Amino acid sequence: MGFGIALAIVACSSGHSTSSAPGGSGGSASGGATGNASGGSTGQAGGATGKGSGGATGGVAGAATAGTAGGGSGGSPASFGGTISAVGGAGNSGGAAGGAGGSSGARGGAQGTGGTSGTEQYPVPNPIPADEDGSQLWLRYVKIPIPGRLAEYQAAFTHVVKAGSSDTLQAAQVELVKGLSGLTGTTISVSDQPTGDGAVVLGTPASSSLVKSLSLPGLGAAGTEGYVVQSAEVGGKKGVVIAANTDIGVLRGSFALLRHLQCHRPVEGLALAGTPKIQRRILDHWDNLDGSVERGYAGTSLWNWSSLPATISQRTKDYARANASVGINGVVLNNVNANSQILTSEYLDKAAALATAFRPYGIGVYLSAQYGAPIQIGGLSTADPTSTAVKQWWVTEANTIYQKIPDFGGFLVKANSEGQPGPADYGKTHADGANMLAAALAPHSGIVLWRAFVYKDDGSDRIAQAYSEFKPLDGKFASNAMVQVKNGPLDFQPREPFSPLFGAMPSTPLALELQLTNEYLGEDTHLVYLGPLFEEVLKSDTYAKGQGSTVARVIDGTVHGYATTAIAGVANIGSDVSWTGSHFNQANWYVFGRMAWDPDVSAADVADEWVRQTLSNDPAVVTPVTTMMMGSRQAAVNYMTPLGLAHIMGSDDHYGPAPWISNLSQADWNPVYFHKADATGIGFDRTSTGSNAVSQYFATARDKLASRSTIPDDFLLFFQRVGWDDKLASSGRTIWDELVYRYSVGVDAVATMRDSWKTVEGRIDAKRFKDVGDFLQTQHYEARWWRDACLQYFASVSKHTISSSYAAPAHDLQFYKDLEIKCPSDATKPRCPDIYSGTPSPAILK
Ligand code: GCV
Repeated sequence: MGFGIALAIVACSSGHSTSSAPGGSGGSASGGATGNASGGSTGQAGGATGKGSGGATGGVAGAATAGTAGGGSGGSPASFGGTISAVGGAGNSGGAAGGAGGSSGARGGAQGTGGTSGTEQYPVPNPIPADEDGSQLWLRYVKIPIPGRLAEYQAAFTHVVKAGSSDTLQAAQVELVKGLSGLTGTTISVSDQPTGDGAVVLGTPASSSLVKSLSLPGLGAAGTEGYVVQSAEVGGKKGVVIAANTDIGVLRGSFALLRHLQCHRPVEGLALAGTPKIQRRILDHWDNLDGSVERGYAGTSLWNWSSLPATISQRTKDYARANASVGINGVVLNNVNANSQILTSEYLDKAAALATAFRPYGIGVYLSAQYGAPIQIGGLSTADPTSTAVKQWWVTEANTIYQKIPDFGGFLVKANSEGQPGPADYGKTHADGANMLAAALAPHSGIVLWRAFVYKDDGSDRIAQAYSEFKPLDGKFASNAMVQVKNGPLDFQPREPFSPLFGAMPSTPLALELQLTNEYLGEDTHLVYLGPLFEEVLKSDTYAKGQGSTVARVIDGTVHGYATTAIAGVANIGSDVSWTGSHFNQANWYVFGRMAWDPDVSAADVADEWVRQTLSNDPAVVTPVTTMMMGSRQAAVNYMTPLGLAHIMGSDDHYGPAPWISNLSQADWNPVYFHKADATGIGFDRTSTGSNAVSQYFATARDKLASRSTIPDDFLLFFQRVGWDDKLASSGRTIWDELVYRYSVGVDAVATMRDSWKTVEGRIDAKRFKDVGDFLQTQHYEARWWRDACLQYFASVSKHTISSSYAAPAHDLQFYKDLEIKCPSDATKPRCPDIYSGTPSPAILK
């Protein structure tokens, strides 16, 4: 199917926030409307229709319908967030709001509006492109396969004018030579001056007299990390200038240009500009010093501690380069469940070696500090934050660190959380602990990122505890301390509401913590693109200062005027050749970087540009792949935790379904704590008749969540308890029927993803085609496992039956419960052969 010649309609965002598709176009009514009606897989199928329509026409006519329908599809989170569905014609936003139908609108939008490059046709590759192992990430620089664009680039880029001598400018120059040579299929030379048309001039006014002579007006707005890239006449020759106020800005501009070109966009009238909206954009590695990675599914740690500091691998440099290409500027090297050895001189030397390797790429090093370090490695008998000896120990430690790493970023701390020591051990507050560390770092301009992920078994609602503990501390933190808050109040679930702390701490800068490693979302294997999840969080409206006080505006400092801003992503990166354990998990690293740089960029646009750079610009690839990516998160929500269910996975590995677990000693370790299903109904009452956790939200959000008539379906069971036979206004189905429906639609969506993927065969290399196809097959089996196990369990407690119009579960409940015993416990690969072989046989998917 679809192996003919396809039209080249190019849409790829350039890095400037205005480059995203302005309003949906072309996503068809069928994509959006179908998605609206049924979500999940049906919407996804509709998406294909929407895309085809948008792509073929580049059309505008479908805009209103697509946008409305897409937004409607995402209705639940849209109305919760308050800003999403309001965006007219915004297929992008509709897509982000959830529902595969919404995503179809998104793709239509991006595709239609980006179609400025004419109608050049992409040939079917012949022979099939050589196998790739994924190690090149999105920095592949493949020769342009369409003649017109190739000729345009060959004329526009002939040589790079020698940059200044700093390591960063040299890195930019090397990247440009590599990238432009690859894209044009020619040898791009380096010269002292422009020697003819096609010069690429890069630098700051300080490092380059040519840049200085241009007096570019846009540089004023570029700040310390931003850039301006534009066509210009340099030294009397036609060329392109990459200018910034700092060397790192020049590197970012170089990557922005290469991204633009890898998306096959035109050079004529080139005008890219970008500056980050969030200052600190950090990857948090949960890497242990023994090489293991907590919740890591991509092999072992990237850091080879035993060969450091003597040896810095090429992979370490490539890692820094990849981060720089998406704007990440900080790395926490070690797990928040921290080993205090990292603070010893021996390990600090190793960390310093990594910092040296990262520095040219504008990446600062941070460390997770073990709160108990003064006792564990300092020989003290206490870690009390008010003890003079303890304070002095940290001052000495900070001084030592800065001697070795002058631009050290600071400490990340997990304290009094999941067994970690902390100031509460001494009757002191989180602010007391954070401020002690902040005082030690302040003379060096370092910061403390103090995590708010705290909960204990005290009988109160787990999701309310972080707010209860931290909100009263607002204003009590030192100016160089931030509180780092996970996106939701629970723990990186497939879907949960935003944490009520956002907006609630006007005097304490909050950093947002997202998770790139798919701990609760199928680990390395399931294809779940996190862009829509991140977008949903960022666009959620806290209403802290009225409408528009979104999480994005809180963390970028707009709402409360924070002087320091930060966002963190728990890394999904390891020693695996593909970096992330699967080809598609690379997209989650990528989208984190792009959204950290600009929290307003759309998930759909980022998916589009990632696919173009990583797989192909051929619309016959871009269309189906972006459609499946945009629908993938909602698919996982449907087959794992629909309607606001949460944390019903296996209690240790968080992988497969285990809604029945009820025997663990701490109440909230048990899935039954979260769903509360019994014969009368299901859901956690967090309204005033229950735990009243909703009261932690600002009035507009709170009222919406507390009322049955306004709560979005997607959060229903998270906040409310309902009877099995209560009807959902949106669908007319009972809760029971809706659960059966959504679980089934989730499985169907994965089937549709597999079908979509099959259509790209021959258009990308055979290796990655097979790798992804194999994982999708596993995902399909496991989606069915999730559905069948959960429905069997909920049927048993509700005494309801699954209508014969749906597939009957392959096994009885006991079979699924027994898998826990039958399948070996392996935290990094908790697969269960019984799901794929023997009984049930592969036939369960037919
Ligand atoms: C690093 C969850 C994870 C833990 C993780 C913790 C945290 O509980 O399962 O592995 O520990 O979150 O974020 O601190």
